[in-house]
Amino acid sequence: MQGKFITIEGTEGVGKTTNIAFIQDWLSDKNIGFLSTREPGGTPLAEEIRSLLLMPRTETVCDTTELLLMFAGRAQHLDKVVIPALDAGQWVVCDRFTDATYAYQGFGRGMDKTLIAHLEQLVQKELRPDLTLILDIPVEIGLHRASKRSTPDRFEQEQVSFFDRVREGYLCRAAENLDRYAVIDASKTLDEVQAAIHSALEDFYLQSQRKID
Ligand code: T5A
Repeated sequence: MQGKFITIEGTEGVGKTTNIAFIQDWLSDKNIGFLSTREPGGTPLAEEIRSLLLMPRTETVCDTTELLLMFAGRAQHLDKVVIPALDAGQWVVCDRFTDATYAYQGFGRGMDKTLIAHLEQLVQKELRPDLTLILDIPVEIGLHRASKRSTPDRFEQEQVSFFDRVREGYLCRAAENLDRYAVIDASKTLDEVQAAIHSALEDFYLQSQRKID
């Protein structure tokens, strides 16, 4: 049986990395075999593409280059890691996926959503996440949390208005497809955020079990 594909999304510093550890514990408690990965990245080649994308540089990266690099890394990641794991029945937990492309390149950069949809179809065929958790937080709080940790990457150097558009992008996508998305208020305490994630995972798990029965 195919594994389930769970993605976790949000603007900068929303707590994706922190909460993926919580999701891993939940999967272990349920005795579900899983693989945890991230985008951009997830294979040696895709990690090299990630470095190219995140490294601050003096040369301006044109929007089309950025978009194609995202999908180039994704094609490699899907072929080598995600699809083989799902086919083997493992669940895959991925830190960001194509919703990030719609949010950052589509809403943030203003790129054509139809073009993104074409590339999505080309690279993913029918594959879409089964569940997407969107950690939602006012942009300034997320940037403040992220700033405590590391020097800003190329995206983190963007203006707040860019991330406001990205956040709006995530919320728009969630509003269009309530079945697949769970929007979590990530401005709350970690315990409260994890209680909300736990509830979304349990709902999803119950629905999956009902489909099997
Ligand atoms: N990108 C990606 C695109 O533009 N298009 C695409 O298609 C894709 C796939 C890299 C960049 O790539 C772009 C988007 C990104 O800019 P990334 O490294 O995954 O992606 O993104 P970041 O958002 O930079 O990831 P971070 O690792 O910075 O943030 P996290 O993982 O969301 O946050 P985390 O868990 O490290 O938490 C940040 C801090 O907050 C604290 C944590 O302890 C930590 O110190 N924290 C909380 N504090 C208080 N209360 C809570 N509830 C907290 N939760 C966490």
